[in-house]
Order: sequence, then structure tokens, then C-alpha cells
Amino acid sequence: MKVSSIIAAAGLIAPAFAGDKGYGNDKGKKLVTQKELVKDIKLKDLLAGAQKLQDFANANGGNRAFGGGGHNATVDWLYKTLKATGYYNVIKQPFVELFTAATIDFSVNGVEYPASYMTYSPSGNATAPLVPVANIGCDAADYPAKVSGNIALISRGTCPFSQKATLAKAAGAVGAVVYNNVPGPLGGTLGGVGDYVAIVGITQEVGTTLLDLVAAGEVTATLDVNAIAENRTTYNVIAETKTGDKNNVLVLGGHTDSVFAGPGINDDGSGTVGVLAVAKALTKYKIKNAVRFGFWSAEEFGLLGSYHYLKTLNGTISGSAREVAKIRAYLNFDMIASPNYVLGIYDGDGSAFNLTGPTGSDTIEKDFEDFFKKKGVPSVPSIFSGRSDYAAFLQNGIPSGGLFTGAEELKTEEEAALFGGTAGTSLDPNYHQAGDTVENLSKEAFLLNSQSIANSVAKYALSFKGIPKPSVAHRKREAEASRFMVRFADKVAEEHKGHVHASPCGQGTLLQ
Ligand SMILES: *[C@@H]1O[C@H](CO)[C@@H](O)[C@H](O)[C@H]1NC(C)=O
Ligand SMILES: *[C@@H]1O[C@H](CO)[C@@H](O)[C@H](O)[C@H]1NC(C)=O
Ligand SMILES: *[C@@H]1O[C@H](CO)[C@@H](O)[C@H](O)[C@H]1NC(C)=O
Ligand SMILES: *[C@@H]1O[C@H](CO)[C@@H](O)[C@H](O)[C@H]1NC(C)=O
Ligand SMILES: *[C@@H]1O[C@H](CO)[C@@H](O)[C@H](O)[C@H]1NC(C)=O
Ligand SMILES: CC(=O)N[C@H]1CO[C@H](CO)[C@@H](O)[C@@H]1O
Ligand SMILES: [Zn+2]
Repeated sequence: MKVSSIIAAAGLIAPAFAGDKGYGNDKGKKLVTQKELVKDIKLKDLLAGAQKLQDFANANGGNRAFGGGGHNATVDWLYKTLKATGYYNVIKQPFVELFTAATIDFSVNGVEYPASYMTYSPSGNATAPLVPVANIGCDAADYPAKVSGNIALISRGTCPFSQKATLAKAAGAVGAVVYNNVPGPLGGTLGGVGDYVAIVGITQEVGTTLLDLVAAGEVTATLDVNAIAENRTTYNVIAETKTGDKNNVLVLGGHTDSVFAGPGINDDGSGTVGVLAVAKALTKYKIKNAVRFGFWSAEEFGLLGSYHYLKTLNGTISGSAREVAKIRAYLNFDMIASPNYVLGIYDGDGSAFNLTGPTGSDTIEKDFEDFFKKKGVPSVPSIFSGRSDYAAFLQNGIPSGGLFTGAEELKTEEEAALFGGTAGTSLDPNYHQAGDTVENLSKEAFLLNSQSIANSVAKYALSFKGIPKPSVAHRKREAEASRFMVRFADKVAEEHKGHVHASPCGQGTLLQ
């Protein structure tokens, strides 16, 4: 349940600028080649870009969450940088969404424990006994009478956090704490505003500790959630080459916002900067197909910017529309420099996870694979679950792909053998935390992946061979298939537990 986007100005729909055909800003330039565009991507430029984003966060409370100062600075920098090239038509596309964030204090018997905010949770401040809820708290009957006036302790699982927050409130609880059912911290979202009690997430380990304490006698907890909720105007930045065939467009992008908890330099400063570096490098060359860069806002709140863009592109997420049909492929880059990385490629052909992208996604995957093969480095498939900005494109039947180096999931022994790094440790131990800084990027992954972006962009800027141009009817069928498949994504992810690089980059997208 999103707050409706009220500023959808008609003129901002797509950078389809009349009279651009044949605009001569590529006069005297040579046709782009994969080899040259790859060579143009330099680590020092990537690190300088990442430092820029770090500086924006440092100057604005340590984060780049959407609509805040750190994010505004990010958006303005992207806009100015792209505009200054003269090679792109650039727009800032505004939209309004509800932003929430909170500071949290959680202690039990006077001992402080780390707890994560659930997006859209209201404020609340209570000191009261902690009362475990039966089963997994998806049923009103799971909530004992003793919950009333006290703080409910609930296991994660099966039903959405919003259901637990609603049932706890209905049972008279004055706060709710959900413990993870797998190792690691638990942040999530209630999906929208509702009639909720203040609710936070804690690790499985702390959950076990608290259950033991309660079993040993009554314990008193303090849960203080100090939340803000405000409608914020924010922007996607869209830049399209002035030249190239506008009926056959490559779109690529990443999200520009961070979570509130940290600066978000891997998530997704890395994708932002990698894509920007390719955009800058491309300006030296002539191209055949138009290339459009999408820097999406408010991904961490549930992929809001990319969905907004596709809606305004043609009124609805429908898969049938004309502007949408001009987009031949979409490439997504969300977390490409995780410190304990794997080189993940979205499994567009479904060979690993049976979640197959629209026809052409197989070619996109293979093109990324070929790049790494040629470089002599391994790569692994990454589940195509719809948990980053590519989801809106899949739901329009647009062939898609991208790269992902991993979030909170633990590195397996097999992956450590392939990529080095530490087995049993998160691929990004700083995922959605304050430590997601410029110091903690993997330089190797950052450079390799950014070069891999360049390789694919140069290829599709010349030709979409291998990515069929579908009819509108075909797109519609593919869109329906993708929407159908996304419903199984969670189940598939569950079955592949431990081998999936599927995490929502967005805390904002974890609903249960
Ligand atoms: C960020 O930009 C929005 C939209 O222009 C503005 O309303 C808001 O005040 C800005 N936030 C900060 C912290 O400057
Ligand atoms: C919450 O309550 C405690 C004591 O009851 C108080 O010290 C604290 O300031 C309160 N926090 C807020 C945000 O009102
Ligand atoms: C945000 O805007 C929506 C729609 O205009 C409105 O219903 C809601 O009350 C606003 N919320 C806040 C916190 O201002
Ligand atoms: C793959 O998914 C399709 C539905 O999209 C299903 O019909 C098929 O049985 C699945 N195959 C396997 C091996 O799970
Ligand atoms: C780097 O990451 C580690 C965890 O791997 C974290 O403890 C540390 O604070 C981070 N450093 C910086 C400068 O952010
Ligand atoms: C804004 C825009 O491009 N609208 C188009 C959406 O698609 C229909 C056909 O499906 C066109 O008629 C509109 O012009
Ligand atoms: Zn992300």
C-alpha cells in the first residue's frame, strides 16, 4: 500500500525528444567497441565516485535514504554529471512516497540488545514484561491473554510482519519483537501504514536468549521506537543518449538510495557508480541503439522508483504499451562490490533456479558469463526472484539481467574455493548497516563488474542480436508468465537455502 505518486507530470514520461534523430553530437566519433569501452573503466574513477557518495552520507547524518540530504546530493550530482557530458538528455523525474525511519532502544532486564526497525512501524515506548507468543503468531489464538499490556515476543515465519503487528495490537500488546528464524539480523517492512503496534526485529540468537530468560522467570523489557513518517518528494534520474535508434533502446540502472542505517556504498553506491562510469565512457563513441540510464530512487522502500518510472512510461504496469515495447532489454546492478563477494549473474535462463526471465534474458545471462570466462574468472548464477528494480521490467515482459555480489547470506565452502574470501561469513557483513562504507568495498569485484557492464552495454549499443524483438502480444504473455513466476520465488529461495544469492537488497522488500 503505497502513498500515491502525485507528481506525474506528463512531459516527464520518457526522454523521447522530438527531432533528436540524427543529432550530430557523435560526429567524428568512432563506433563503440566492447574492448575499448571495457578499457575505459578505471578503478580510480570508481573509487572516486564511491568516495563522493560517502562524502554525501558523511555530511548528512551518515545515510543517503531517499528524500534526505544525502540522497538529494546524490541525485543532484548524477544529474549534473550526466548533463555536463552533452551526450545525454537528462531528466529528474519527481515522485512522492511516504518515508519512515526510527531510532530504537531495546533492552531486557537492563541489558541492551540490537534491534532493527520494521518500515512503517509506528512509534511506541513501553516498559513491560516480555510475553512469548505461541507458534509463529499468525493466528489470533496464538496470543495469550497475558500479552495484553505487555510486549509480545514472536517468531518470524509464514505470515507477513504486518499480520503479526496487527494481531499483537488487537491482543492489547504495547510492543512487539520478532526474532529471526535463520541466523542474522532481521529488518523488514510492514508494506504500508496500518493499525500496528510498534514492532522491531532481532536476531535468532537474541531471540533464543530471551526465550530462555522468560522460561527462567519473568523478564521486563523496554521497547522505545521513536519513528518519523513524512511524505517526501524524491527523484529518479533518467539519461538517454541523444543519438541511437529510439525504437530499440537498452535500459540499465541501479538504485540511488541507501537504507537509513548507513551510507549504502556497496548497496547500491557500487551499482550507481559502476553504471555512471559506463555512461561517462560511452560519450566518446558513436552508437547504433539508444541507451537509457535509470538511476532509481526509493528502492529500499519497495522498488518504488523503478515501478513509478514504468507506470509513467505508459500509464500502467501492463506489458502492452508502446513505450515499453521500445525497451529491448534491461540490465540491473544492485550491489556489485560486496567485500566477501561472489560474482553472481541473474539466472535469466532459469537453468539454476527455474525462475526464467522473458525470452532474451538467457542471452543477457550468457553475455555476462562470456565476459567472465574470457577474463578467466568464475561466476555463479543468482536467483531471478524479482527483489530489485528489475522486477518492474520483468513484469512488463522485458528481457532482463544483471550482476549481484551478495548480501547477508553466508559464503559456502564451494564459493570460497571459487572466489576466495571467508566461508561461513556473509558475502556482505555490512549489508544495510553503518559499515557499508567506501573502505569495505571489494575493489576486484567493483572493477570486474563495472567492466562487465561496459562489455554488455557496448554489445547492445551496436546490436540486439540474440534478444528477439517481441510482438506486443508476446510481451504481454511474457509479462504474465513473470508475474506468475514471482509468486514461486520465495518457495524456490527457501528450497535453495544456503545457495541462493537472492536477498532483497531492499530491507524494504522483506515482508515476512
Ligand atoms: C530533498 O529534496 C526534496 C525535494 O526537492 C526537498 O523537499 C527536501 O527538503 C530535501 N531534503 C533535504 C534534507 O534537503
Ligand atoms: C520513553 O520512556 C522512557 C521512560 O519511561 C523515557 O526515559 C524516554 O525518554 C521515553 N522516550 C521517548 C522517545 O519519549
Ligand atoms: C501522505 O500523503 C498521503 C496522500 O496525500 C496522505 O493521505 C497521508 O496522510 C500523508 N502522510 C503523512 C504522514 O503526511
Ligand atoms: C519449473 O517451473 C515451471 C513453472 O514455471 C513448472 O511447471 C516446472 O515443473 C518447474 N520445473 C522444475 C524442475 O521444478
Ligand atoms: C568494515 O567492515 C567491518 C565488518 O566486516 C566493520 O566492522 C567495520 O566497521 C567496517 N569499517 C568501516 C570503516 O566502515
Ligand atoms: C505515454 C505513452 O507512450 N503512451 C502510449 C502507451 O501505449 C499506447 C499503446 O499501447 C499508446 O497509444 C500510447 O501513446
Ligand atoms: Zn540495493
